[in-house]
Parts: sequence; structure tokens; C-alpha cells
Amino acid sequence: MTDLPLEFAPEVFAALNEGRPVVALESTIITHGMPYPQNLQMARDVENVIRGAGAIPATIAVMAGRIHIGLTASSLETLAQTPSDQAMKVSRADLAICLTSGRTGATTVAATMICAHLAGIRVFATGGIGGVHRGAELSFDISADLQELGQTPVTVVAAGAKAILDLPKTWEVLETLGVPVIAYGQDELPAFWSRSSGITAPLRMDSAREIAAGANMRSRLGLAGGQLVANPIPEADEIPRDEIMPVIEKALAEAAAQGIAAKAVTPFLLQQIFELTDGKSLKSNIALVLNNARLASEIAVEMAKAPI
Ligand code: PSU
Repeated sequence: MTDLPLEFAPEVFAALNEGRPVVALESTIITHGMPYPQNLQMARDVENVIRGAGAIPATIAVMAGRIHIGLTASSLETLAQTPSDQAMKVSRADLAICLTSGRTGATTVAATMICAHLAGIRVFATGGIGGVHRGAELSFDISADLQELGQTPVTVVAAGAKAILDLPKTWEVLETLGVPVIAYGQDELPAFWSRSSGITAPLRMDSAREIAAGANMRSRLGLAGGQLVANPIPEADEIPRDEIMPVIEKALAEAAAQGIAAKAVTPFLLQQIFELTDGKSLKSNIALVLNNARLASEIAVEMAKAPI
């Protein structure tokens, strides 16, 4: 047992002890990334997809001074109904304080990676990672997710970085931080709602087995940091680039006009884009999360077959 403030769901605890596959999930996407009740439905569906693929889901959140590794059905429901201004958006900088203050905290990609690693979980599925915001040369707004990928050994499956970001700069920073950025099944990096970004991926892999082998080799070599798997959204669910780009531009202009900054930027833009696309962006977002959960489960299964 650990003396860390970790609260394991019994099935997650059993799976980890027996070396069975487990996939971590974040909670900021629930509280700050999607509206209720679609967020709750998504959170349930994603857990079911993982179970269907032969792994155990572990949704991670901070509640009453403890890091929960796997949520009960009622905790998930409570979290999904918590207004975004009442749940802390927890990244590396806030995790300790969120715990000591007893507040409810929704973990971002960065904080979920930290918690997954503490719990012994090596794979994590999300929608899209944070990255370098447009105009970062003036605002310095760069998500802590990137730094985390550079230092915490968890394989993160996402549909790329969110297309609201400056994607070329995001990939440059990841390269600087020594993070393998792996496009899954295509040469091009995907761009969240769209399969295409116009940017060739530094690495391409076509099987979960190769991705698991990469993580194992990094660990044998003593290389710090994780891997980012950029998994394209299924064709049927994508919003093509020429359709979503003008919408993103509009949302960005609105954020600038309203002076939205720091942690509020990403949730604000996602909400604006949801409204401007009449909900289509949310449907795509949910579809890509489920798709990422499927691939993350396959990777977790491969990792369990050949543990380090
Ligand atoms: N994926 C989604 N929706 C989200 C997120 C991921 O489909 O809302 C969240 C993740 O928690 C990620 C965060 O860490 O957005 C990025 O926020 P920021 O840009 O402020 O670092």
C-alpha cells in the first residue's frame, strides 16, 4: 500500500495488482471541456469502450483531499454536474494545493499524467492535449501539458493538439522536449476535429504493439517523459479543415475581444466553437475521445503482455 493520498476504485486496484491492462482518463474534459449532460454520457461511454476492449478504465479526479483513481458512478455524476467555476482546473502547479485545501479538482492532461504515473498506470486517453496558444510569442501561453509529456512516463493517446492552438509551434516545443510524436496509421499529424493538418508527423506507427514496444524501450533506456500518440478522428465524424478553420478564427477573435486569458482560454474557445457549429464540434469531440479510448486500450493490452 502507499501512504500517498490515492483512493483506488477496487477494480482498478485489483487490475493493477494482477498486471491487467488499465487506461487512465482525465476529468477536465468533463468539467471544463463539455456541457452537461453530454459530458456525463461521454464519460460513461468512454469507460464502456475501454471495458469492451479488454481493459479497466480509471477516471482520475481530486475529491475531498484525495486523488481518485477510478470513480464510482455517483462520483462521476457529481463531477459532471459540478459547474466549471466550482471545480479547480488542476495542472501540475495546482495539484498539491487542491489536495491540501480539500477542493474538488478536475485533472488536466498534465495532472492526469502525474496521477496515473503515481498509480502505476502507463496509458492515458483524452481528446486533445493543450499546447502553444496562438500569439504565444506575446502572451507566453503554453500549456503545461507539453512540459509534462517531457518528464512523466505515460503514453497519451489524443487526436493531436486542439486545432485552436498554434500547431506548428506545439510540435516544435514537443520536439525540443524530446517527446516522440507518433501519428497513428497516417503520415500526417491530425488536427483534433480534422484528420488533416498539413503537417507531416515526425514518426508514424501502425500498431498498438509498436507503440507499447516504444514505451518499454524508453523505460529501459532510462529516458524521462512520455509518448504522444496522435490518433486521427474517424472519417465519418470529422469536420474538414476548410470548414472548421473559419469557425476557429471567429472564436479566437471573440476571445481576444473579451480579453479571455490563461486557463479560461481553452474552455471558452471550445464553447464558442460548439455554438458556432450548432453542436457539431461536440459530436466530433465525443467521437474522437471514444476512438482514442479504443486505441489506448489496445496499447494497454500490449503493455500488459510484455511488461517492463
Ligand atoms: N481534450 C478535450 N477537451 C478538453 C481537454 C482535452 O477534448 O477540454 C482539456 C485537457 O484537460 C487539457 C486541457 O489538459 O484541455 C488543456 O487546457 P490548457 O490549454 O489550458 O492547458
